[in-house]
Amino acid sequence: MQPGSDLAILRRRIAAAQSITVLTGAGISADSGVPTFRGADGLWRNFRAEDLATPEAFERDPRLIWEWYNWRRELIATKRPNPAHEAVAELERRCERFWLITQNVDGLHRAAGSRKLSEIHGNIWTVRCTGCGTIADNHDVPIAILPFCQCGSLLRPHIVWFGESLFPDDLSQCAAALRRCDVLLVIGTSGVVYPAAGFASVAKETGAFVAEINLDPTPQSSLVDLSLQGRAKEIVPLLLE
Ligand code: BV8
Ligand code: ZN
Repeated sequence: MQPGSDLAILRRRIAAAQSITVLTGAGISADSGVPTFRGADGLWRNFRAEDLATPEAFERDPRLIWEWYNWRRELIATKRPNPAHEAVAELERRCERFWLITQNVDGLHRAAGSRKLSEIHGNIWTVRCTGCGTIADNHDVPIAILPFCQCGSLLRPHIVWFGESLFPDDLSQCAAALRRCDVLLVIGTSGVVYPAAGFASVAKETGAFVAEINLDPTPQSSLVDLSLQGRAKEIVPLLLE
């Protein structure tokens, strides 16, 4: 590989970094067979995520929304982390000051061994009571189409829907991880959903070297320092050699 190639440049930056932050989206799980949101496989019964992942949609028809999550839980339950998830977990082990920010709710980063992470849009294996607010893990597959809490209220996915604010702890952890990193890797996200879509520019403003790994260009491509085009499961492991 020529010394000046983008891959060689990024490898050197990662090897020299004191602090690394990684931001991932659905594209890192695509290689595990989990459908992305805005790709060809992104629809369910012709609904888009933006139509279903809202408090209004749940209010209007909780059964339909639980059917959607049930379909995803049953699908995700059969999927395993891929080499890109594993490489991100390895990067955490190698770099003392490391943080992973994931928009994914599939739990595959944790399954791959990642521990220093914020699941900023929540987790599909966690439920929250709409009455008493209790948050609990729930791995029932399939989950009852209308699951209820002991207190009698309806349970909802503990997931951040459109129009809902992210969890305050996550936001402060993300702000710290973006401010202090020497390198930010942005892997497999279309960069259209805020506030995550703004994270690359936050890191850039505070002096980080920002690299994007994606099949296609995204709205952030113009502001990153380096873009590697291709499949995450092929590219991300190469960054560790
Ligand atoms: C907030 C949970 C403050 C659901 C998700 C108007 C009204 C109301 C709100 C807004 C508005 N305008 C803007 C907003 C803010 C809104 C927003 O950004 N909307 C967008 C659509 C414009 N954001 C919010 O509401 C957020 N909250 O801002 O709070 C607030 C409060 C009130 C009012 C306003 C603001 C909450 C956002 C969280 C929404 N929840 N998920 C669920 O998962 O069940 S978002 C959903 O999209 C997923 O979490 C997903 O992770 C996320 C982003 O998608 P991506 O991960 O990027 O996936 P995508 O399919 O898009 O792209 C895949 C990428 O991978 C592609 O680039 C592809 O090329 C690439 N790829 C594919 N295969 C591979 C690959 N790359 C590498 N290798 C491969 N093999
Ligand atoms: Zn309850």
